[in-house]
Amino acid sequence: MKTIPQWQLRAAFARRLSERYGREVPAYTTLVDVSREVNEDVLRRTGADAERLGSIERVTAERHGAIRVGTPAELQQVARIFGALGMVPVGFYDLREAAASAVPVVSTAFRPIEADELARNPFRVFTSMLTPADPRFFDDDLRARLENFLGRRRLFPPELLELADRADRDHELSEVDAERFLGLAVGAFELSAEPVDRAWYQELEKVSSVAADIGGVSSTHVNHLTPRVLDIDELYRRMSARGIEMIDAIQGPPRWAGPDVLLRQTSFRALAEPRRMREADGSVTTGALRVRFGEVEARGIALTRKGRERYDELLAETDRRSSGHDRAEVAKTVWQQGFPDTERGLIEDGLAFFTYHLREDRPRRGPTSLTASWVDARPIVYEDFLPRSAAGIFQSNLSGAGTRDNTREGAHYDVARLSGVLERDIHDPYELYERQQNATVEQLMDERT
Ligand code: OOG
Ligand code: NI
Repeated sequence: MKTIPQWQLRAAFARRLSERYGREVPAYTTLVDVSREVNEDVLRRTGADAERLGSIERVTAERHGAIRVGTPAELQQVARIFGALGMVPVGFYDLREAAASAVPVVSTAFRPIEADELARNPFRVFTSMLTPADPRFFDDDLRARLENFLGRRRLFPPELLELADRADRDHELSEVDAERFLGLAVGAFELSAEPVDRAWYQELEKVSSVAADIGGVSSTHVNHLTPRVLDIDELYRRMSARGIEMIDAIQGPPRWAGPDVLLRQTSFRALAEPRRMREADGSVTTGALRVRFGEVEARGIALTRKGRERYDELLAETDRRSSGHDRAEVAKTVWQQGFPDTERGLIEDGLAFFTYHLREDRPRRGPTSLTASWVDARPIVYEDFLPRSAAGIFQSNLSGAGTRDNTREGAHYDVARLSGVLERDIHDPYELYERQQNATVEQLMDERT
């Protein structure tokens, strides 16, 4: 009997979601087309350099998505579904603190963690869970009604979860089960046709449009899918030229002459989509909600903790110097002064992760160092997210800032609590990169002795 391994389930899931999203959000199709064009141009212009951070096949198929759920039980089910696809939780993001607007969620990202799995298909999903227990956003009465509403809904059919557990356990599914699993899984993340209770939605929206998007409806949905592009500035220009209004900035490090690090992202607001609404008198009408958007990203080299601290300092320095000036220009200057402009500089200062390999032409004996000419250093791609950029993306797509009462103490969430909810370890991204790097360093040292 033919079976489908996990990585093929993951690739098929990403492809089907993408096809579905493109049919429903036409600007997304434009984004994917323009990304492909830009990537082909970069490949033509720069040859092998274009593939330094991943093969063109990987980059072309690469997507991340984002979903939001309401309760620990829902998050736990999401972990089972992504577990089936070989995706595990990595990193903890507290967007309540990162955002100026009301974004009452904590998040993790589900993704593959082994280098060969990432090379096959790196699909990742940024996943946020609502925090109704945070009194800065929800008073006792609203919290009780919200938790009651969330407790009654069912996001995922039992059959989907059973198939997910089977795939997680066996690392594969039969062809028939795979088809069934993929159909149910894609369906579970679609926008629902179920009428939205207008009064309830609006009540939550006053607090936070993210809260309304999560707790005002009876299902979850993918709120954006993000292709990867090799030149995000060029993409930004081409999208704007096609009349698609992008947010006013590219989030993350600036465009500059040095190596690309971490992640640069930008997005556009999707149009309002018609939705069925249930009115106070019980009648069903047609309204509109703007809950889906588009985003695109360029990925760079993963930074060490030290590199990340440097990045955060440069960002803060840019903020300080920016008022009244062009932020992108200021950022470029700040980076030129504060960040190595070559990969070798990054290695010497211990700021970024690489894998290290001996070249053919190495001398037979003698000590080696990671910057020796016979050592080939290959950058490790940043596979994760940035809380400040995520908050920026959230914010630029909200309908209003919402409200928060900062005189109250926030509910405490951390990685340990979220991992308890998930009943799984949440991987530390730094440890994953370091493990990958160190394995090659050890091998290199072995080969030299
Ligand atoms: C998630 C926003 C975070 C990113 O790329 O940083 C994100 C959301 O809007 O639910 O996807
Ligand atoms: Ni995103």
